[in-house]
Amino acid sequence: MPASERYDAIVVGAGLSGLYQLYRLRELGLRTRVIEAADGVGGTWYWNRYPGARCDVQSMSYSYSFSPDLEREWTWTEKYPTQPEILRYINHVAARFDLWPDITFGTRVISTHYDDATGRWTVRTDTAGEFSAQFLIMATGCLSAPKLPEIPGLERYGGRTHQTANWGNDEVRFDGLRVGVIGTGSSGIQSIPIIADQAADLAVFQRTPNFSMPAGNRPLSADEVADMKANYRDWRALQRTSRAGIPGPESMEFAVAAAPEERTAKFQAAWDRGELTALIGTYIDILIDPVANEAAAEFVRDKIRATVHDPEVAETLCPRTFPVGTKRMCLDSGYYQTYNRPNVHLVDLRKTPLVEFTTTGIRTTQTEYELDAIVFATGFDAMTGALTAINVQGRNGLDLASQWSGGPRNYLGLAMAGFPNLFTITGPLSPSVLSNMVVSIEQHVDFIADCIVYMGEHGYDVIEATQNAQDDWVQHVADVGSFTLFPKAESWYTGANVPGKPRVFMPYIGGVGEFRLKCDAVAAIWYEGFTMTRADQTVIA
Ligand code: NA7
Repeated sequence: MPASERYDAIVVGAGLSGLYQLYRLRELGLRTRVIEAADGVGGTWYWNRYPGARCDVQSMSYSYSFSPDLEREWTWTEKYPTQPEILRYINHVAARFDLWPDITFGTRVISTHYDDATGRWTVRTDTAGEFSAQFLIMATGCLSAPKLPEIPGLERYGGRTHQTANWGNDEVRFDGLRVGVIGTGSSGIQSIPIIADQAADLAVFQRTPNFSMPAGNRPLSADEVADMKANYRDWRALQRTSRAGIPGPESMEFAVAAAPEERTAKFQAAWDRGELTALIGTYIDILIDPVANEAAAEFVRDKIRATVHDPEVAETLCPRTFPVGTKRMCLDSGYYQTYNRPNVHLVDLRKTPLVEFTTTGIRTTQTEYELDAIVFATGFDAMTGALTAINVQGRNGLDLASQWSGGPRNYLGLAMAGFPNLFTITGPLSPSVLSNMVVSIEQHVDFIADCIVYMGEHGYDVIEATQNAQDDWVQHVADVGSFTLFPKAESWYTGANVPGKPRVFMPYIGGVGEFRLKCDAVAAIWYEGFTMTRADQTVIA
């Protein structure tokens, strides 16, 4: 293999995690290459360009903390940043830190295998040949393997199709068209009001209604921006120790012990804040006690009934099949109001399931819908999909997809027994999607970079999670999860949205702050739970 293709580290993915990992490793002097399937940086924010795409963590929190200079020079314009603004930010970061030369774009990693003899990973790509590296770091994202609805006949449908998670770069308009949107998760809830504004007629195909709260989005004032910039260090410290990487009041009160009027007042105050974690954070038992949860759920249903004029439509929009907060809450701008428009129709797929695509539209068990365009907002094979799509083979040909056939198994969401020198950033079984992703990304990237420094300082070449540490961590994640109502929901957190996927509650609910303490403790006691060896195979720990 030519020397130019040998690296110290290969990072797969140039989203927020891959870019920061590149920055840190390059700072350490490691020869690093990032391989990215897209033609640009951004990851999730590169692909999800659908109308209305917006982050629902506030902009000044959803940003890197590693560079105070970067914080000072970048100014966010709205409470919740749009996809184009986030993508501009990520491009700015790539330019600001001169990251472009170390990224290979338009190239997808197909397979990787670990060679026991050399202690190196070989990485095969579709268009750029092979790479070899000591460390392989998967920055492949939690929501990056999009899925389409599992109904037959899509190939015969002759109208336009669009997928929220793979929207393309060209501007898409729906003026004068009969449009169908399938899916009412965040992507559907964000895009439906905008598509409804353009379309002649919009049919929303809803399988499961979601709980959504008004985002209360607005421009940021100059004073707010100045204030945040002046206090960024303190804010970052709060983020790192908070439950979800989103600082805010953390209640120690129980909803079941509160008087109904007091509860309603608290729920209303949370509603008015327009923040993702506000409602579920009102009381400590909302995500634990079904009675407390139902009080919060009914508060949201009342809001839906008060907003949507047609009582039958309102009831169809009211979620009843899972506890509030156990599927990802949504933040919206005029979502429920959209159903008061004469050109918008809600199709309840629980009553009349989808049957097939026809040449001109969609057929349910009851009706055939003629559609000029269909939008798929049907979600992702979340958390594990992007990793298992790559043929990853560890020690002695150990196959990652088979290892995870009963659900993901790893240590701290970071590393796997049998897969030496392979790290995953915000992998399953870490706080990841239950947190502000940027906070969790920075914590994982820093852990990996510090670990590599430690190895270098002590002359170790190979690191691997032990089987025991992995088994204990998998059990701990399950134990903590089972204490909550999360496993009760048919959600992408549990793999229930992908037919045949094992039902495992995949994110770690222990909290960002607690998780950081655990990782810091592991590092402080010589990377407890990992084995490190020298190239001559001497076992050190
Ligand atoms: P989600 O939240 O997984 O939403 C996907 C939606 O698509 C959801 O309403 C699904 O219904 C629906 N869906 C999926 N497959 C089908 C089929 N076959 N038929 C009908 N409806 C279907 O993905 P999003 O992209 O909206 O959001 C993902 C995350 O991005 C979000 O949580 C934020 O973290 C940002 P279901 O609920 O499965 O019945």
